[in-house]
Amino acid sequence: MEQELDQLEAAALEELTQTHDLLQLESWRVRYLGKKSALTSILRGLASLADGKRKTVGARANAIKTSLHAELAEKKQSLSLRSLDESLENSSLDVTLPGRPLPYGRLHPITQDIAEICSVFADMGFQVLEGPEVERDYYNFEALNIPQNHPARDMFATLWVDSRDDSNARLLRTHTSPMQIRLMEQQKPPLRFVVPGRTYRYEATDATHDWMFHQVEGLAIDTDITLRDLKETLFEFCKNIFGRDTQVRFRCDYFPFVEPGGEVAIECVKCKGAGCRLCSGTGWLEILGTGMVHPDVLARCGIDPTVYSGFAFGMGVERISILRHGVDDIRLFYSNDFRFLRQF
Ligand code: FA5
Repeated sequence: MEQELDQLEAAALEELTQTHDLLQLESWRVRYLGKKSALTSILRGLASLADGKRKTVGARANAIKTSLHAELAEKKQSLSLRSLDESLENSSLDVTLPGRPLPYGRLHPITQDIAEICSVFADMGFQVLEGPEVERDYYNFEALNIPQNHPARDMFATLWVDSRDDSNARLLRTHTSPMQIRLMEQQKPPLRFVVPGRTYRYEATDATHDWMFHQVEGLAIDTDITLRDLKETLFEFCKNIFGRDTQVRFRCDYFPFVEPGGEVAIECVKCKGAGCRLCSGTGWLEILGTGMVHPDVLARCGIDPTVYSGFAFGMGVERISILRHGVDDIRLFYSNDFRFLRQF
């Protein structure tokens, strides 16, 4: 039987040198190490052998089994490597080349700034909400104390959807202030909202004016709200967005829907107040209009002006972005120039 084992091992090793691919190797394994192989039946039959024989045959058979398994593993590795080399040589696809990088997107700088502006107000307890870009004359003008033929309509050069003579006419909203009315109509005070969104004006463009731009409207209505709350809220906002050392200017201004009205300007980032093209030589850039909500507007929305008061503001997002990032022309934001946009 030991002779039979020697022959078996020699045959197996000889045949192994003749296997040239993984398929042949698998049939070699089945033949010499599989359940029905001669070696397995010898190992299974050990129990029927005489004591002395069982020991020597068993040791020899197990040694052959171990060595054939080692040979099998070694051969398998070398055949696998060879088959990889062959497939690399034969195919035109070089799997070792690095993949093509996928261009990854980013948020538009104005979208990023709107998110930041809203988060500053959210931290002060304001809720964020959006409204329609196509508005009715009533919400954009009438309800804000700007009736037909009121000279204040000239402040907002309008892109009309319907004929402007119709009091129910639709238009592209010229500011986000119509959302003040919609909010006060729908909800009872206390109210604290900011409303970001696109606005449109039929205007010639220059470095600080575009025909489409974004505003963030703010509205706070409660008992005992004063001009001081308005100023503190807006100054705190400016310090958060532009830094604690920024010079902020508050001046009186006129808007029919507030009384008193004001505007907030920031020292020009480009010339530091000396005067340049960006700030039209004034040293300041106006970023928002504001004021205490007019009692007539409150009353029109069903809010008693003897009980409640509040403030509102509307800021130009692009103006804020210009100042924050040192951009010297508003039109760059919408020129689709990747060299510009990739910097944010
Ligand atoms: C308004 O639009 C008022 N609705 C603001 C307001 C709200 C006042 C609530 C009182 C109470 P104004 O037209 O000034 O106001 O515009 C507000 C801001 O929008 C400006 O300060 C400026 O930052 C920005 N803005 C105005 N016109 C343009 C434009 N053509 N391009 C870019 N930004 C503009």
